[in-house]
Amino acid sequence: MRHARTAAALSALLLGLTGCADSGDDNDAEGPAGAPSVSASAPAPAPAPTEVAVRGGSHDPADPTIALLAYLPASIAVVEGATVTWTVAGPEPHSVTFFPAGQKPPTPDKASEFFAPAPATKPYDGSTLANSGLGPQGPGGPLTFKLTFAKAGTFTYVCVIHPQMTGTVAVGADAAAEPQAEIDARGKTEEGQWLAEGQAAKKKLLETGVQSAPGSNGRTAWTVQMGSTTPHTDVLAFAPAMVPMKAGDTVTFVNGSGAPHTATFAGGTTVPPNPEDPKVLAPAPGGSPQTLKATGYYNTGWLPPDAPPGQGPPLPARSFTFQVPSAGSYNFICALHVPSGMAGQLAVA
Ligand SMILES: [Cu+2]
Repeated sequence: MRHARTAAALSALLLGLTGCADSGDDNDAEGPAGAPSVSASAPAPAPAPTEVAVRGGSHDPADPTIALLAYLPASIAVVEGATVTWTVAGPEPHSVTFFPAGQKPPTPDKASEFFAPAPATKPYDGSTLANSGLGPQGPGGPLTFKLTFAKAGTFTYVCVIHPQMTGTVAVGADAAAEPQAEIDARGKTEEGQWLAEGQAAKKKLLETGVQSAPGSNGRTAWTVQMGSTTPHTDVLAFAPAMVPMKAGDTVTFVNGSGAPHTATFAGGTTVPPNPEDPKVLAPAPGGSPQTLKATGYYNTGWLPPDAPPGQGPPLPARSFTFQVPSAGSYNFICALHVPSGMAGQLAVA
């Protein structure tokens, strides 16, 4: 179809006819190659756009803990020479990263070398790295990234920290290219689907409810789940968010999701805002288990994801236990997902 359209468009050009640019509407009437059905009275189709915009990720507007891991829309088609602008509004950061042909994206735990931007120095032809870097990080407005496509082909890109988040740009000399309004409409449709997927995942996570089991010495052992992940979303929430403990009980944080998380108790100190800070990465004051006090900095460190699902590190490597000897309210956050509202409390009576 695209070759036929190219031939038709070329013929139209050669014949000096107007209307050689395709509208992008696949249903328009068209003659066989070499015989375009252009008449003097037909209105000239709109030229294929040379500037289009795509969104990178979004959040449920009613619930920032539901993050969409998708470009909206995931696939677009543009004409050669077109410029695409991606906007990542946050708060969950993403990247728009084109790896050169043959180079595999890193696993998320090795992605930090791609957190800095590496913009293209010339129109993109698939032979080099073109990378937005990771953003937005902290308050600083959205991340934007522009790339101009010089060569026909289909180019795939990824978010370096969310491997399931991929997109494609199909570049053609003809114009399967859609107008921005159609790109936006498809983005909205996909966003609606993934929001429903995320909302269902959050409901399921919360339905886990409050989990407890008899512990040693008549104490109770509580469990807190850290988020959950679906093919297009991350739920960035603790379940339960409030743990109704008694002094002497234990609580174990378990990461069964596809993203790394921490449970971090600031205890009157300051939690570094940079998730890559060694104070966030490492357990403090040491490995599991720990005895939690009301003051002082306690941190599980990055608990790794169960990724790919069911094939992550063994459960003990994704878990961390605190014993809590004294009554009080102990607030905790995930130091990676504070902007998305990932927080909870141990209410110890
Ligand atoms: Cu988190």
